[in-house]
Order: sequence, then C-alpha cells, then structure tokens
Amino acid sequence: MKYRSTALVAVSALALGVTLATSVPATAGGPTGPSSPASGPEFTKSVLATGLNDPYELLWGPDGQLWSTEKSGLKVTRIDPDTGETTTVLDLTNEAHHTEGGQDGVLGLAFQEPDPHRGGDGSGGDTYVYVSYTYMTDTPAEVTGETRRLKIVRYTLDCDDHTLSDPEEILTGLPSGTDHQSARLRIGQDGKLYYTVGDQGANQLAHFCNPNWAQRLPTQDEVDQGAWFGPYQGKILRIDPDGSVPEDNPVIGGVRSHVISYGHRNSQGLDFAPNGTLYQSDQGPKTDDEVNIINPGNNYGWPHVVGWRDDRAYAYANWSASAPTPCADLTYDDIDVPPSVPQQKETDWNGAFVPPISTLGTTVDSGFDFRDPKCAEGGLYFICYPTVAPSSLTYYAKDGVPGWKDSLLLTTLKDGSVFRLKVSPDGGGVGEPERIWTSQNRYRAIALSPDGGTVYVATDSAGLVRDVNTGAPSAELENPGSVLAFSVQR
Ligand SMILES: [Ca+2]
Ligand SMILES: [Ca+2]
Repeated sequence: MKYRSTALVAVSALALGVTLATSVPATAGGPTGPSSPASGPEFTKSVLATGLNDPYELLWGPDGQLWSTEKSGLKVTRIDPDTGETTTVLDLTNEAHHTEGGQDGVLGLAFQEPDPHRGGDGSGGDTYVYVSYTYMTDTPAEVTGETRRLKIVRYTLDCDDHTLSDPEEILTGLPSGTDHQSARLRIGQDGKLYYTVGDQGANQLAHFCNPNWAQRLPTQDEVDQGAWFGPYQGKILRIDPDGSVPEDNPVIGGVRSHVISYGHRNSQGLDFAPNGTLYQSDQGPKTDDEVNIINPGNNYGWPHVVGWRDDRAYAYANWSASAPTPCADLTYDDIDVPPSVPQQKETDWNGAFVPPISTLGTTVDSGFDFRDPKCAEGGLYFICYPTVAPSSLTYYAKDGVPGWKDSLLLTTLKDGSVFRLKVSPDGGGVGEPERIWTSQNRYRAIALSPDGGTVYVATDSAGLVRDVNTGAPSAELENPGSVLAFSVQR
C-alpha cells in the first residue's frame, strides 16, 4: 500500500425485508476513476428499505435502530435493521423547508450519549439527538437576498420507545440555500458539536454572481450580533452543546467564533478516528475532490486553490468581480470564462493553507478538454468531469470486515461508488482510493452495524449519475431512496 505521507498533522489544542440476493465482489470496477484489484472480501447485497425521500444522514443509533434524516421528506425516520420497517420519528413538514431539486431540507443528524460531565443527578443525563434543517425567514440576507436559514435543534431520545421530545433550538440563523449545504454533523470526544457549512454554491451556476465567502472570516461585531449567515459559509464549526462558542475555539483573524477551519467548498464528509483525528471530504469543482485532516485555525484553500497549489486545470475565476461588464449582464459558463471576469492562478495566491492528504479526480493537466462528448447532450458536462462528488466519509474502526480496520469509507454521488482509503499507521495519510462497490445510484451516507460486518448505504431518490456501462449522464437510479445492506460473507 502506498501512502501519501504528510507532515501537517500538527499537535492540536483539541483532542481531538426485501432481500435482493446478489453476491458482489468487494472490488467491482466502474466506468471511470481509480481501478482496484479484483480481490478482497465478498459481500452479500440486499435492499433493506425503500421509499425514503432523499435520505441524507444514516446512523446506527444507541437504541440498536438505524436512523435517517430525509432531506426532501422533511422528517427523521427510524429503520428496523432486521425487517427494514420504517417509522417516522419526527415530522418537520411544518418547520423545515426543501426546495424542489435543491440541496436544502432536513440534513444533519447526530447522537450524543449520556456523559458523566453533565446531568445533575450523576446519571450522565439524557441521550440527545441533534438535527439540522433549513427553514424560511422573511429577512433577506445582505448582498444575496437569500431568505433561507438553517438551525440545529436538540431533542431528547427515549431509547425504550424510540421517540424524540423536548426540542431545544441550539443555533439558528446559519447559512442555507439551494446549493452546497454540506451539513454533516458529528459529536467529538470533547462533547462538542462539529458541523460543516458549504459555500452555498456561490460563484457557480444559479448563484454565479454571489461572491464566494469561504475565505471571509467573522468580525467581532458579527459574532456579538449572531450574524452567522455571511461569515459562516464554507467553514467547519465547533459548537458547545448549548449553541455557544467554546472558549477554547481558535482565534482566527483576531476573532473567536464557532469557526475552527475555513476555505471549504462542500464538506459533505466528516468523521473522527478513535484517536480524535478529524477527517473531512470536500467536493472539487471540476477536479480535485479532497480528503483533509482538520486541525483548528487552518485554511484549506478554497476558492484560491483546489487540491495542491500546482496550477493544474484550475484558476479562481471570480464572477462577482466582473468589470467593466457587471456580473448580472453575463451568462454563466462552467468552462468558458468571459474576459471581464478576473482570474487568479493558484500560484498567484500566497496565502497559507493546508493541502489535502488525498484527492480524487485529479489527474488532468491544464488544457484538458472538460467537454466530454458523452455528456454533450443537454450540456451535462459536469457529470463527466473527473471528480466523483464525495458525499460522506466514515471512519471504519471495527474488525468486521477483514483488512478494513482503520479505513475511510467514502460515498460518491455522480460516480455511484463507495471507495475505501486505508489510513496509514500514523493516521496522517491514506492509501490510493479503492473502489469497492459501484452501481447506478447516488450513494449518500453510510452506517455500520455494531460488529462492522454490515455496511448500510443510503441512496438519493433522484438526480443524475454516470451510466454504469457508458459513463453518460443518466437519471435512472437502480435503488432510489433506499437503504442497501452489504454484509460480509464469513
Ligand atoms: Ca483544499
Ligand atoms: Ca491544484
């Protein structure tokens, strides 16, 4: 196994029912991307549950049940891992908002088990469930006019009857919109909430005239006023369980806020290793999906740099700064940038940033033709770009699958694959991504059975994916809105 070693692991202040019986090799190849040897453990694939509306998070709960948020279904659902029976635990139809075709809705989910450090009676208190979701306001944001916001709400879990009660709003007014929500929620060993906020798709597609604020840091005034919408775009947050700013969060640009890292595009993957190392995945624009190690106070480069600072097939084209032709008079094009839009090479930006420990969809040089004829119909070139669109990241720390202990499992959307990246013994690097399962699905999230022998994978209900045979765009999903179960053969 080859590791891309890294010297950037700085010591951190943060301690951080229906069975479709097919046997699939663990290393099925796909139409594009990294290849892998045709060996490894064999799995039995089954469809555990169907009929979910865009499951966004999938977790094994402390009550022995699978739990999912449904982005467009606007609810939290419990899934019996034995029967696949689904039960609505929380219906947020009246509180939450999803835009058809958008990335907003009911998104993040995390459990926090009783902690001896809280709970007045010494029992460790209750088991909490945190949920993040988009809601509507009548307050247009500065510059963009956006009226969507996101909140994180804490509920109390009854492990016996599997119900949620006592909602407490932890943090409101966070950025939301129809693109790049990220919205991955984890609880650290330090008892803090870690939450990813995307760049809201600023500077691309429908939002191409919105300035990208992934490098914009909060001012003290904004922190004092709770004005999170602008400065928290493209960030990773660390939040006290009551929503306040932890007093040991880093001071960045002279200000302490919820922000622990910045320069992120769309961090849909976030997970801790047992030793506290925090791994994150980010989606690249046309190249350079990233896997990063997150340490507090660091800049991860977006939108000035993607992957490494190597000027390969990427320059930051800042549409919002177009002059003399104002951006509003332009037509967006992902490939051809008009001369009025300023462009900056990666090496023209001198800021300090932390490079990734691995990238996917990287191996193209400047001059590469991103117009693949396979994706010409309807101009769906983005489906053919070398990127795979990582959608979640799970640290596999169990013994259930031989050879897998200490790996990252990475789900992807348009590539329809789950990748495995072996973590190096020192935790600071990963091996080459190995594609373990591919089908015509948009894989969204992973949960593990307690022994690790079964990997549950949630799939989007709709969207575009690469045809498994031709690589051309397809909207035909094999298992829409489902939870698949891959059980290792023993
Ligand atoms: Ca980066
Ligand atoms: Ca680069």
